[in-house]
Amino acid sequence: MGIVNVTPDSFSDGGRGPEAALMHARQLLADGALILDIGGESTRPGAEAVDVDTELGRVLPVIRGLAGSPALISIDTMKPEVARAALDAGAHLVNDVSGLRDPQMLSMCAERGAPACIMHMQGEPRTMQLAPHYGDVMGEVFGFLAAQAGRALSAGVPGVLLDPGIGFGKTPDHNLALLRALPELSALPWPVLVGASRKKFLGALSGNPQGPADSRDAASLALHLHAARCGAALVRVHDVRSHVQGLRVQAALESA
Ligand code: PMM
Repeated sequence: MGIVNVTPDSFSDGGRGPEAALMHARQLLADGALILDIGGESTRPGAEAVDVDTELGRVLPVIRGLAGSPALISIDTMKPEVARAALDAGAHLVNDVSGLRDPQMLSMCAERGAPACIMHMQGEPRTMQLAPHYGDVMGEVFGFLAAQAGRALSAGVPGVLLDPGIGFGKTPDHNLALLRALPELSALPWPVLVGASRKKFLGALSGNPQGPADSRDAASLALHLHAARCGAALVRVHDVRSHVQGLRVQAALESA
């Protein structure tokens, strides 16, 4: 899954408006992305929410511009109104970082027959990194995901992906614990998505705490290869080309 952020404050691939985002999306497809994840609201720590019209003004031109391409399109939003309009414009999947906590998002996905990615987030983006706290991080995160999957499927959502939400209301230790426990999450009956691309904690882990976001691509690939080995079905990444190469080599080694 290639990341297409259409936001002025996107840390590495946005800020250039829908035209540039569309070109970026086409490049990610050429690089081998199967799904493009289009987002018009930043969910990075500390980010302020935007209104429906602003978000739609960013994502709809990109989704419409991709009509007729072979891309599967995912809309990265927490707002049912945005998700509905994106599905009308041709999106196939709803990626909700709030994990379908809004009942309207859940019922809209069911009505529209749209599959959903359910991500775990503690709190909300503006404040989630101030003081993340868990008694039992694996139990709480995996428990939430399994409960939401059950709720969504019984409401008629046709399919779900589960995502532990790396960096969303989590300390570096929480992220590592969840990543080490991925085989447990992958053992549940639903496909797993992992998105750690260019996230800040990778800077510290890789001995590069001050570098810019795009200096964390090798660290991202190492982490996502681990995720794939642990059973993740999808990884959400900025640098599609290097991930396709790395995942193909890993698959070739494993197929022996
Ligand atoms: N991370 C971001 C945004 N959307 N969606 C899912 N499902 N999983 C993630 O980990 C995730 C996401 C924030 O990262 P970005 O600013 O690089 O898009």
